[in-house]
Amino acid sequence: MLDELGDWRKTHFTRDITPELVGKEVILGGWVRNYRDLGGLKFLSLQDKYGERQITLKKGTISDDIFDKAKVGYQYCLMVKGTVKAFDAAPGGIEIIPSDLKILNKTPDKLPIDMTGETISELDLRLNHRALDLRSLRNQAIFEIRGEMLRSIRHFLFERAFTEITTPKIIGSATEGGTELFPIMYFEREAFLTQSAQLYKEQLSGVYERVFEISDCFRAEKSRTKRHICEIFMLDVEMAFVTMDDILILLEELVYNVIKDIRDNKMKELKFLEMEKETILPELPFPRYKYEEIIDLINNKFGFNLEFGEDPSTEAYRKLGKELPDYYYITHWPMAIKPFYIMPSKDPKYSESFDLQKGMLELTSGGTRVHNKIQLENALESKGLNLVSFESHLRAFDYGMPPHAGFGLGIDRWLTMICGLDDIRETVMYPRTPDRLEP
Ligand code: AMO
Repeated sequence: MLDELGDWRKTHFTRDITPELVGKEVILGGWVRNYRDLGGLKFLSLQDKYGERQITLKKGTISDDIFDKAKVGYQYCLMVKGTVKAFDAAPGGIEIIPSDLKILNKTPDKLPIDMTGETISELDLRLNHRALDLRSLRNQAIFEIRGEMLRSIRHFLFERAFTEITTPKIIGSATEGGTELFPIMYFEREAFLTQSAQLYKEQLSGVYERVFEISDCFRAEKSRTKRHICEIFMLDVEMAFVTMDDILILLEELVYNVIKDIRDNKMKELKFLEMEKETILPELPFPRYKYEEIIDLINNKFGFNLEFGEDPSTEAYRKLGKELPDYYYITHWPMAIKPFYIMPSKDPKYSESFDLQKGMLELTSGGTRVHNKIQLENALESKGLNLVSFESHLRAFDYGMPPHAGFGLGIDRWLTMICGLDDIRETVMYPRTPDRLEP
C-alpha cells in the first residue's frame, strides 16, 4: 500500500537544511539514492533536485512503526518528517531523525542503471532510461552548470544592450546552404526545420541593433561522433555597426564572464565533476591565428599535406588541440568554404570569418556579414543557390540594412568541455542523434 500525499508539503529542499535549523522539524521529499540496514540502525540517503541528506533511523529512539515501515529500495519516492540534528559523521554534518515517513511510490527490485553513484552505467543504457538517469547527482551537477551557463550568457548580453529574439524554427528555405536539412510537411508544402537563426538574426540586427537567441537548431548530419547531435542548442548573436574584430572581443569577454560565473556560483558542481582545476579562467585576449598559419602549422609540425581551401580533418584538429589546448581563434578562412552571408576580405580569396576553438573542438563560427543587397545576391548565385528561395530574406536588405557581424556558439559542445565529458549526448536532457529519437 502506498501512502497518500494528503496535506504534507515539503518545507525545504535538502540544500536548505543548514546548521541553523538544528532542533527544528522539517518535511523533505525525494528519492532514496542509497540505504544501509545494520539491524537496529538504518541510514537512507534521500535526494531531491539539489542534493541529498542522511535520514537516520535508530531502533528505540524513533517509533517502532516508523522504523519497521522504512523498508525501502533504490529510488523509492519518499517524504520524511523529522528533526534536524547535527552529526559530524553524516554528509554535510547534518542528519534528519524521522518522526513520520510516507512511501509515495516504489520501484522494481533491480533498477536498469546504477543510481547509487558507485559506478556509471553505459551511456546508451542510461539514455534509454533518461528520466531516471537525470536524477543522478552527476547529472544534477551537469544540468546545474548548464542552467548557470544560460543565465550568465543572458545576463552578460542584457548588460550590453542586447535584445533577446525568438525566430521561427519552421522555415521555407535553407540558411546554411542546401545540405543537412530536415524536410517536413507543412500542410501541402515542403518546409524545413531550421539549421540556425542566421537569416532572422541578421534581419533583426537591422531593427534592434544588438540581438541574441538561445534555441534549438536542427542538423541532419549523419555524423556518429561524440561531438555531433542532430538537435543542438545554439547561442546566436548578431550586432549592427561593427565588424568581426569587435565580435572577437565581445565573444572572448562572454566566455570569460560565463566561466567566472560558473566558478563563482557552481563550484560544488565543478568539484563533483572533478573539473575545478581544468575549467579555469582563460587569459584574454585569446590568441588569434589566421587560417593559413594553422594550415602551415598542421602541415609542418604534424606532417599533413593540407592545401589552401581544405577544412582540417578530425585527426588534424586532434593534433592541433594537443599543441593549442586552450581557447584560440582561427580567422580569415578561405571564402570558398564559407557560407554566402560571410563578407569576403579585401583579397576575396579570404573571408572576414572566424572559428573559436578550445583545443581540438570548434565551439563557434562567426564573422562580418554582407549587408549590400547586390553583393549578397551575387554571393548566393556564386554558391549555386536559388535567389527565389531567398526572396523574402533579400527584401530586408532594401531598407537600410546596417553593417553587421555576429557568431553562433554551440551550447552543448561548450558544456561538454566545461564539464569534462567524453560525449556531447551527456549535456542534453533528451539527445537526438541519427540513431536516437526516443525517449
Ligand atoms: P555553424 O554551423 O558552424 O555556424 O554552427 C555554430 C556552432 O554550433 C555547433 N554545432 C554543433 N554542435 C553539435 N552537433 C552538431 N551537429 C553541430 N553543428 C554545429 C558548433 C558550431 O561551432 N550561422 C552560423 C554561425 C554564425 O555565423 O553566426 C552557424 O550556424 O559549436
